[in-house]
Amino acid sequence: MTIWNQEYECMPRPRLAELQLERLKHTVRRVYEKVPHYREAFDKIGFKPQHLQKLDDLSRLPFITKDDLRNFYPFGLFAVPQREIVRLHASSGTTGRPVVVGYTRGDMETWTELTARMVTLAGVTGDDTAQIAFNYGLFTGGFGLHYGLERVGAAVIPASGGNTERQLMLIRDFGATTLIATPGYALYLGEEAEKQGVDLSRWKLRLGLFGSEPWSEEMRAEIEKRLRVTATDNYGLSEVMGPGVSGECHCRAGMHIAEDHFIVETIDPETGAVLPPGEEGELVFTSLTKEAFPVVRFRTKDISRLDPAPCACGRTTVRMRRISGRTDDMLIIRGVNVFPSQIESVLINSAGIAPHYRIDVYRRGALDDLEISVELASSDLLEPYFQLEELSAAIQRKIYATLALNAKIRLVQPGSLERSTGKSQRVFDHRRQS
Ligand code: DLL
Repeated sequence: MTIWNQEYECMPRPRLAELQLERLKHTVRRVYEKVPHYREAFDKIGFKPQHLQKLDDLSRLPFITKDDLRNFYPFGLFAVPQREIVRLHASSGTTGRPVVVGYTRGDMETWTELTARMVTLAGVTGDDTAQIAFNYGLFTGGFGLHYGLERVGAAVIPASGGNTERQLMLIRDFGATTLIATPGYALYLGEEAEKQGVDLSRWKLRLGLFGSEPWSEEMRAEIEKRLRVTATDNYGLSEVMGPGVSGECHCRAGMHIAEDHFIVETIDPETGAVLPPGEEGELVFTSLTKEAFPVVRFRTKDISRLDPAPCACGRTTVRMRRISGRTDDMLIIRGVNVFPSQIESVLINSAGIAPHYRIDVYRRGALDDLEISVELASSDLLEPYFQLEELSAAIQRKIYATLALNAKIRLVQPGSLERSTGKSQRVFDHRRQS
């Protein structure tokens, strides 16, 4: 398997640590000089850039949160003058102001290098034809992957999101070998292909690069079966760069983080204390080479674990495990901590139902009610009634065994839950509105 940048991706760890320290010193000095917010925050704790002498000193610095970033809408945290910006994107916030991120020409070069690494990790080569079904727009998915794929020499089909029928036509007629999408949309494409009686053995599709939203191992198996691809996970976020921050190699044992460009820490989300590698916590990123929009200790709210063990692929970079949830995704239902991913795992493992669901939480009187709507795999299952009862009771038992919670299960008609061509919203917590 090819490694895009052997020198950096396989760098001996001691040398990588030296490089990180050198780049971190430079970043800390730059943000202190160029971005008033960081200067004020560092001054408040009496920290001067020259105090940063070793990598561990990073943990003395304050965090920056998504709310902080929003407060500087649109350009308040940029570290370069406007004339040096060549691209703007914005994070996908459903509420409030988005976070606007800028890129210099140098940043674009770094981003392209890192998405080229990421697609190579997943097995894409110059011989592939890659269909990008991410939106092209302020969202970083479409454009981010586009340049990296071109850099490795793949033929890019910039299909953008939506228009499912046309997506299927392009995969077939243009002979796409690689599909780039959210896992939710990939699954939907698989379903539609089946509905239309597409003969998948005549497709050339072999790889699927999926990211931008949480998904489970079970979902991976389901997508692989339906689309007949090898599916890999990749992770990124606009505030840190976009896609290309990390991605799985063919070993599929965690996503390699581009550590020559980012330092990642895991923290206890309650106390902010840095956790030892291997412990699950919130990911915190510090950029090491970004020019327009550097971030120092950005709290992602994403929960994962770091695995520093060497990988069989030969890369030396630390791997992050699949995101198990977000700190703001965690539901507390009758005192029990519930991550939607736990519910997804139960549902996908249950026979007779399709991997489409929504979770609603209500407060009725003093009690929380968990309601899970899930689609039946086929409308034949709507009859007879006692079978339906049995199916929902079986799911209810499994949910209880996993979460120790009684959930109300609603089995709904195939195709009746809303599909998303981008990020899916599956959790609706109605308690927050009251
Ligand atoms: O989603 C960047 C991206 C585009 C990544 C395409 C991968 C592929 P944002 O819109 O800013 O950026 O959303 C970032 O999405 O904090 C995570 O909560 C979530 N996320 C991204 N990748 C994954 C993943 C892009 N592989 C937010 N697994 C992040 C789980 C993911 N969650």
